[in-house]
Amino acid sequence: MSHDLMIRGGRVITADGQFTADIAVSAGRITAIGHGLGMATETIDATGLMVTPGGVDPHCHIEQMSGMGLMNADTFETATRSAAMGGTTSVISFAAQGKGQRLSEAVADYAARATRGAAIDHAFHLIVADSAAPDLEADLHSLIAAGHRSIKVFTTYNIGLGDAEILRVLRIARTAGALTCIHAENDAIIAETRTRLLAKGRTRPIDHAASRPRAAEIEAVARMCRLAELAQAPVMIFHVSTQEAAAEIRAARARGAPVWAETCPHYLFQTEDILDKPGIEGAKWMCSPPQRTARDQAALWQALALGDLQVVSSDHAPYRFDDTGKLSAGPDAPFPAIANGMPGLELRQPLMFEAMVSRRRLGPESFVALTATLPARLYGLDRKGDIAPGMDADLVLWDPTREVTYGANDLHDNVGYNPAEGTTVRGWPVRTILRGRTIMQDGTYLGQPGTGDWIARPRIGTHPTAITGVPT
Ligand code: DUC
Ligand code: ZN
Ligand code: ZN
Ligand code: ZN
Repeated sequence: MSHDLMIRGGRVITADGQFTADIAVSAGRITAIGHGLGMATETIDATGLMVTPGGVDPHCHIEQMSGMGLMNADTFETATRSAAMGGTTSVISFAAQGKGQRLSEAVADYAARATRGAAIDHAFHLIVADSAAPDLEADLHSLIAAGHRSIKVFTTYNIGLGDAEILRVLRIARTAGALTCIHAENDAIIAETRTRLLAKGRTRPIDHAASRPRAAEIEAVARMCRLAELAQAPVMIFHVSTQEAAAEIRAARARGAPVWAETCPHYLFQTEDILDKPGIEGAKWMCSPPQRTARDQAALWQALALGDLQVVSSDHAPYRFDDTGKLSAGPDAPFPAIANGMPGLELRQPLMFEAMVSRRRLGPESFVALTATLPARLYGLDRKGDIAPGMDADLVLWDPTREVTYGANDLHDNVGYNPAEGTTVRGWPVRTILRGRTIMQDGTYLGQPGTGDWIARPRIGTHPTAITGVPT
């Protein structure tokens, strides 16, 4: 039998184990794994390389308006190009409802732009920002049934919902079969703290960290776990940054609450002092929740090891360091006027590979589990995140010996700065394959806008590892 593509002799890494084998691909899917699989139209020699599933980044902001009304720096075209360059082949971004807007309208708008621009496969979380908008419940039911299996709500920002509104969303999600993602920080704690800091003239980027006390996250995470438990509705707690919030999630899961959670590379690799640079430079790393302490980093790694947290996402939220982005309120803007977030789509996989594979923290199988397999399983991307017959041939070839030091402006997004500038990683993605097609090779981008598919999700969380956590 002749295949379209044969990837020969690579070290294949999955969440369950690793082995050296050939991978046969036809019509965009993996058809066989083994040896002596026959001929193929195209052959890739992967000797000496590692082969992982394409990264699945389930939390990135693309072509989306910020809470302050500022547009992201990235379009679907530039964000997905950047993702492909860093070894990511699927993203879940957001379809954000405006105040008073029908959710179905918001989804149609985002879907049209993604269809035109995306070069990798994609899905959307449905942001419920206005629970009084027309036909919200009917729209949620029909959108979820059509394959949009995740919702996003906030407990803070100007689009935050109250507990009763969140409970209502959770009950709809449970009935309809969707996972609800939550940005959980206590809005009142943040507002009161911010007011006090500003009154004392503390307006610099480093003061942003103090303005979002760890108690704000801990309290809101604990409360959201209780709401999920009460409604028996599955939730995904986004971007966990503190030891205590991770402990709340562990305790909730031990009670049987349907709670899952993620963290992000900036919480694993950065601490709050990164915001303390001369002038307004620290704005480049401003995000919410803020980076914390070395003790939190250790606790987050332990939570990943224990399966208390199941996903590492980028929370890619791109703003340029100029008057279109971070400095839109001027070069001396106080921290509340600076957009939150930093680029991460292209960095997530190399940074996590360096830590987990090259430096052996939790190891290669857990790297694949946290960045591809578990996000795919939890969010219902049934043909993504694994290397097995029948799966989409979304594959990344890694040179485990290649060392790269990041420069100031070497990412392929539209942001213009690299928050990991100066960081050296060992292990580098040398080829990214989407459904059997090479979209990045040796640093050359070969993708095409409009060739990424929307991923319909018939269900969420069906894989057993999605329930038990990271395979050990
Ligand atoms: N925090 C968010 O809540 N969203 C986007 C970026 C950020 O830092
Ligand atoms: Zn072989
Ligand atoms: Zn958030
Ligand atoms: Zn986010």
